[in-house]
Amino acid sequence: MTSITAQPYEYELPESSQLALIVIDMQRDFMEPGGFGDALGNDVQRLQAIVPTLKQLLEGCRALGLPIFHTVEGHQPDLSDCPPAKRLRGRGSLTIGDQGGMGRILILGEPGNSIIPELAPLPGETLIPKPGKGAFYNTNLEALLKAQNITHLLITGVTTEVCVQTTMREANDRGYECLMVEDATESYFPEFKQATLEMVRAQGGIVGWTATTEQILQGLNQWKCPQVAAGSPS
Ligand code: C5J
Repeated sequence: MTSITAQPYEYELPESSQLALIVIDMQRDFMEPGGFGDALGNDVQRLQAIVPTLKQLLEGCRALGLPIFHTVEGHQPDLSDCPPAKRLRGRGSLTIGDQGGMGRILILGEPGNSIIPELAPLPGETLIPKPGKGAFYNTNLEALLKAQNITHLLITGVTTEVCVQTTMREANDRGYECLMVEDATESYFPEFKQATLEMVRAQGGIVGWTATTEQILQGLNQWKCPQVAAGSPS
């Protein structure tokens, strides 16, 4: 059994099922001026700090041929999948569907909705558009994970206490073994990130584990990866 050094204790890698990387909402809407994060009054520059580490993890997972799922938070142009309560909340200078500096805010297909170029999905990786904060709500993510016998998830992206934590809790309730990557997730609020990491791994790992990218890559390098052994596509 190979494991990753993690908190609150070792994260055991699967022997016969699959591990996947989930990258949550690394889209311009949250990362760049003129998008949703900016309209809500946040310092979007803060989120840039994780881009190099997340890229390193992404490349490590690609090299092992692990399944990779990217999400974007976004809505249909007619907002039919956006509850009025979500649209009206926040009361920033602009809201969902308004014209912003990168097209309409949080609308699928608009320039602001695309993933930042450094982390853009490669062919063969899955893009999941999601209307909610959690990646399981009104998406086909769970069906895709089941179809590939995936039981273990590395969870990354932005923002830690909103879409990343919501997704991890949804996944935990569905029985997935979830590890949140400490230096591959970020928040506009450092104290919220810290609190999220602590609450995830509290009470014996009530929601899952946390570890750094270095710890994960070390563990993965020693792992007899079933995906690769089975000759799965990279
Ligand atoms: C937010 C997200 N913060 N991706 N979305 O509204 O965390």
